[in-house]
Amino acid sequence: MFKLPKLPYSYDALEPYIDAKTMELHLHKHHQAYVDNLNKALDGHDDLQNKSIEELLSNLTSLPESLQSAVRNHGGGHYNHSLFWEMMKQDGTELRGKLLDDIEKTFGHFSKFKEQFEIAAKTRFGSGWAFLALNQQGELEIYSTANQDATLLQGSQTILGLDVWEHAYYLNYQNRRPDYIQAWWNVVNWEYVQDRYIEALGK
Ligand code: MN3
Repeated sequence: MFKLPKLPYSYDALEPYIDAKTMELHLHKHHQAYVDNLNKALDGHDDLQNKSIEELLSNLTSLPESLQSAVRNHGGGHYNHSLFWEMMKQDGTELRGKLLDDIEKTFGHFSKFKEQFEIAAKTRFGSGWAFLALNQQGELEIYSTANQDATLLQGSQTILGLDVWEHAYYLNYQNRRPDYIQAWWNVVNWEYVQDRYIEALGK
């Protein structure tokens, strides 16, 4: 059975950039629903319940067809949100080290990377995510996905992810998604993101 993770900080830790009410609803209503629906879908499939969410998403097409959309949507939702909470921290942390070097190598400059990531986040029509991902060729890539589609579906690994569903920002920012994206940079936990990158490189 999959379980809702605990936030590594209090609901109000990310204020004023992300408000406490949004964090509470986002975790306990939205993320909880993905966990519940994933568990419901896997009910009776003991073999699959014992697999990690990474394994399920990485091998989606090998699952029974009747389960694939539930795992893709609810499993993706559980996976994406579990990482998202960890990728943020009160006041954020600074990016340095190999990830900064490789971002600069790939995108020219950190500001260029930010610009491209923001475009991906702003232009995702409807609901979805913007990602910095490590692809199978070992290259950093920026793209967005629809709904809860995880990077694992295309064999990539999430390094950084931003939820651009309206539920992630509507209470505070209403329709102003660009303002939410701008504000979010202030709470990115780059130390965690850099650790993920090093781990992903080793896989
Ligand atoms: Mn969300």
